[in-house]
Amino acid sequence: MKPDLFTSPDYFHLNELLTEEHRLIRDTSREWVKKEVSPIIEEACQKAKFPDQILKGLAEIGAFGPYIPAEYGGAGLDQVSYGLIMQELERGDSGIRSTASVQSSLVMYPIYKYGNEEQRKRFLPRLASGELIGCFGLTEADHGSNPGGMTTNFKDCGDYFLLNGAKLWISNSPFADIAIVWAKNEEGRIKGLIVERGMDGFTTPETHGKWSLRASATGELVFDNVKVPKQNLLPNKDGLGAPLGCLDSARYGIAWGAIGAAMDCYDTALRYSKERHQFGKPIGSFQLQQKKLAEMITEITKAQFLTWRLGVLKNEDRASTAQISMCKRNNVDMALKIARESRQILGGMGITGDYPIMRHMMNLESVVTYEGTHDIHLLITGLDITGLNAFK
Ligand code: TGC
Ligand code: FAD
Repeated sequence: MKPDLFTSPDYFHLNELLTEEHRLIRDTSREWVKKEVSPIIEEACQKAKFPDQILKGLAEIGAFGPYIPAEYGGAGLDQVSYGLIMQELERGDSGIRSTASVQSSLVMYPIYKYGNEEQRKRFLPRLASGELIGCFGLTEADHGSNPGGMTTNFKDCGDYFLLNGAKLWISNSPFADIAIVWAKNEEGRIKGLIVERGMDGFTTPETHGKWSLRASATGELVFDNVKVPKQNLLPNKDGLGAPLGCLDSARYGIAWGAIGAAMDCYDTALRYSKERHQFGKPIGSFQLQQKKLAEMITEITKAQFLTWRLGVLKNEDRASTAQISMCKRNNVDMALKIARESRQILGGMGITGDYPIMRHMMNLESVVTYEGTHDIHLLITGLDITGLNAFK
């Protein structure tokens, strides 16, 4: 891949609305991505191999549990800071952001929110430092958009819970040390369990052949009569609302992340349009190319403000599930469209690994599907504004 010359677009001076701490955090993450991610990411994707050498650095920049309090090893930052870190990571690659958002919002968050003090102390500091890596098992082969239909289940056997079932499409599962697993008890109530690698009957086969998120490892979680110690049950919340609460936090991070991918595509295409000559002129001088670029910066700018505002609401604990859905859906769709248009501006070069655009485009095909598909988020907005539930 060519050297990383990324310059962040900021057409309406959003920078001025950030605090000094926000800017410092963003710039630190950006520099880290330039130094540690950009030089290795293309090869990792080509080889479909998760670059595990970056885990330590991710922990060092505070990407594991940015908003988890410092007493549990987190960085104790606000939600805008969390978002900015996700933006910069996804500017590098959606798979890198995935690893960080799963660890923070889908593993550390439920332990922090729904776990007891013993569980928080036992797991959170080691997750924050990257000593432990986690994954989140909600989706099943027959229950993706409708996780409430899950069949993975556990029985109370006195000294332990006996867990059976399987989860599919689980980010980080092939190497995760622990899994937050959502399963039904004998009354059919959904509960969260912390399942640890090494427990008898627990396996994590890798899913191969992905054309998207190739630098992120994806796999299954299979439970064949796994004896889970009772102290590994998350006691403080149950029902589908428990995993959905985690998704609110992760979807929020994705909303920021998608802006990062869009900015990288736009920045690459803008630079290329000024350097590449056809018909004796830079292609950026043609009106058709300018239209594409002008529309891209307009959409990025709108997304930046929507998302920053969402961050402010989240800091005040006022961001609703429906607002987060709208923002995730809008931004991922925006980023996908920008990736496709940018790819065209680069002509044939756009399909090569010399530039990041095709990789972002393929990654975003997963991002538009996971954490609630494009359609599901539209229906969440529909329910919110009409009061009529399309899912029931
Ligand atoms: P519904 O009846 O609406 O709700 C069930 C219960 O949950 C409550 N609730 C929430 N609670 C907290 N936070 C939220 N955001 C909540 N949304 C709903 C709700 O009040 C109710 O509570 P109660 O007490 O009445 O039981 O549920 P439904 O079955 O109709 O489903 C609604 C729907 C379709 C919106 C939901 O199931 C959904 O969001 N589906 C999409 C599934 C999804 O997003 N899966 C993501 C899997 S994880 C993943 O993709 C990780 S990728 C990570 C990476 O690599 O970056
Ligand atoms: P389906 O639910 O079968 O949907 C198929 C199509 O039907 C979609 O277009 C959908 O929008 C549409 N559809 C479904 N229901 C409706 C409806 N009511 N109205 C209109 N249209 C509808 N899950 C985890 O639990 N943990 C993870 O870490 C994780 N990581 C992932 C990583 C990757 C790379 C991918 C691709 C997925 C991951 N997922 C994870 C799973 C992801 O959340 C699901 O793929 C997603 O929720 C959609 O489920 P599905 O694939 O079963 O599609």
